[in-house]
Amino acid sequence: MLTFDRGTGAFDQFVIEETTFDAQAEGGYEAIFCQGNGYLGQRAALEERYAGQTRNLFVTGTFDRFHESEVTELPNLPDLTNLRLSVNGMPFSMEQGDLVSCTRRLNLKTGELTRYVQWKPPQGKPLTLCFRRFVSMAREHLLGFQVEITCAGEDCAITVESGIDGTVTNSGTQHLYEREKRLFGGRILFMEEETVQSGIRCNLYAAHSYQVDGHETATRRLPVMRRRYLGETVSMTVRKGQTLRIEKLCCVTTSRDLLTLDGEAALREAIGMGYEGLLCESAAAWAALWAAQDIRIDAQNGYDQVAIRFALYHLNIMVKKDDDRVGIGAKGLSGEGYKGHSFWDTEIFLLPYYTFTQPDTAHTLLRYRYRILEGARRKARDHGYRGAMYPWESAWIDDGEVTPLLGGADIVTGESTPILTGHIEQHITADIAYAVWQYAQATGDSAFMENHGWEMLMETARFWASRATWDERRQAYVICDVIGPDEYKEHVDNNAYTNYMAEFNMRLALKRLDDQDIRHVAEGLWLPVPDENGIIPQFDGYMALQAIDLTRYKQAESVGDIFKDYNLSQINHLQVCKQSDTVLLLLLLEDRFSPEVKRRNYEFYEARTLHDSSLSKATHCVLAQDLGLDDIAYDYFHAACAVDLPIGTPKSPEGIHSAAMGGIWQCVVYGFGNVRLTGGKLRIAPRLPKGWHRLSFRIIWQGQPLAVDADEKGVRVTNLGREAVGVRVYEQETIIPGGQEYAGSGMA
Ligand code: IFM
Repeated sequence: MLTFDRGTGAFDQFVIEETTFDAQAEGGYEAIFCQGNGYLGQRAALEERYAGQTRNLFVTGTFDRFHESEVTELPNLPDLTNLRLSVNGMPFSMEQGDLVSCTRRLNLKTGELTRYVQWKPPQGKPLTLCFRRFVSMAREHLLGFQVEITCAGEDCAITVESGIDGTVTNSGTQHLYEREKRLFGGRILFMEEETVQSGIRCNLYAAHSYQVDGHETATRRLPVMRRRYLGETVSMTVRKGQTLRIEKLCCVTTSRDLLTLDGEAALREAIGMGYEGLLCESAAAWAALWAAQDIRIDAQNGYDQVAIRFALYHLNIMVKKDDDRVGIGAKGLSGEGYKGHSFWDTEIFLLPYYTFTQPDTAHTLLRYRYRILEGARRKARDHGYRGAMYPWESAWIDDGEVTPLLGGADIVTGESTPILTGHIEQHITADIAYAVWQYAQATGDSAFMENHGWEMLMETARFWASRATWDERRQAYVICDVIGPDEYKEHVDNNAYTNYMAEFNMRLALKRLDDQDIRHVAEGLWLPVPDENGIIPQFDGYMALQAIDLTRYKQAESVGDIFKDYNLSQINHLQVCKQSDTVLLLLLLEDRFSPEVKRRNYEFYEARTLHDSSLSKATHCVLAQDLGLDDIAYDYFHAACAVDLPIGTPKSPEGIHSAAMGGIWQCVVYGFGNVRLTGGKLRIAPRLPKGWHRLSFRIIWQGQPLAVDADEKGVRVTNLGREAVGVRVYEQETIIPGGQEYAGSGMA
């Protein structure tokens, strides 16, 4: 059961808490309690073993392809979290003996995860255990673990076994083989492994210390060396009332790192600082992040404040901010889902956050797309097109398209369902162009455009110009045989989202160069228009598809329930959308559609959308808010938050949903804050949900940080930079000089 700090003052609404233990539900907690720093991602598997655990440690970019029949994926590195305790011969397990209490807390402010356990072994007196861990935000290669055991009622014979466990796989696929393991100076455990295909060396170091009541013990450490495992074991007696503290400090490096680090020396330095010193340093790095990034929501509902901070926390641990060789995985670094691959999630759902709050990170992410441009050109050529056709799923910079070819079982044929997204879900090419433009508009970074951006816009536009075909009957260019954002529809023609975004992409390129081919297609491209009822058909023939009652599927506990009744080819004939498609278009190109068209289409598609993808709910929140459907918008905000932070038990063991985290930010800043970039200008026009008294956040516009502080009556926008910036606040266009504030009222 998840609970949230309600602002008692004790944690200042930075804490999420698990208050009951259920081994079966641990997967979901492991994902949401994941810790990291963009380089490392450490899933929150408990120290002791339980069935159903997934012990994941990832280092960004270490992609490996196990076999030709598989696609490249992010390998699970040797486990460092393991630490087995036994008390008077009885292994510590919360499934044995008496579990008096167990509380696990992730403090979003410091990045520390703690677990307090009161446990009574089957025979013997109660003990208390306190587990702590963090992944350093200050030293990206470093992780720290600490356990304190207090023997309250009697003397205890305690045995500890802990080490580096290389017996890990990615759901059975073993990406690493062992090269070396050894002990340095009788203290530092070292294991080197190598990925089977990409040949990346991964070095893991771990060192333990043992103290009783603050004094180092002279306990004898016995090394334990087995196949793909290196650890140590110690045994000692802890007297009644004493506390044994075990610290395990670890360091991870790989041959793919941007900078080479001597892991052993780094760990020795860390040992000198100890867990507490390192945590302090890391918490200071987090504090700097929060000072610049925090969003404050003063509301009746404490959940909203925690939810946005939860999203900000994950948005800051999923990305390696200075490495343009890696993107953001659809699950960040929190689980094996989607194999660490990057999708359009980054450009459409995550980049708005980075562009408006950390332009340098956005720059890195867009340079990653620039670095895979050559692969995108190759993909276009292989498919018989010109320009650059971006992979639907990307991994390492030269991996090219990495979408798997087969998916889950087809309930009708009994075979694996072919995955066609890598071939025909092509809108990602326009999504990347859209993000490039948005970044350039928001930052004014002309150097990026000169060195990378224009080339990306031209190449992607060339792709669309060659991709479209002439339709004699319509006397227009058409884009046939695609999958739009709604992946429940395959082989469709003139998907409105794809066509409008492709046209937008081509028009962007034309701003730079008047290429006749591109102009011709851009001007002649078929753009589905609203029918007599004001509905833009999602694609040719959509309106003729059968509409069915979706109530059951909309109410289902899990996503994809419709597949229990229909296979994909059957769903292809139904008016049912997996996720927002046309609705998203109305938001991304908001200037192009009237409020009436937006309203009609929102209502029409809302009824037909199952939100079977985590990406969808935030979009519906923001558009509903734009349409003045405030209560619906607020409900969708909660639904978007609940994807990973439900009131109840988290349900996504395969990892958090990165895009949903960006979506939460969009609900708050784009939706309730009504911050938008339209026609190259910034608009700020907040309208707060009913129970909110105040909303404060920061954005960066044209290099100038702006503090936005909204309440029920209006907004104050303070330019914290030096240069004046132009902003539209509600209906008022204004220039705010550096260091000045502008107050606007939303009241009519
Ligand atoms: O990119 C998304 C897609 O839109 C829906 N399925 C999951 C992918 C990764 O998040």
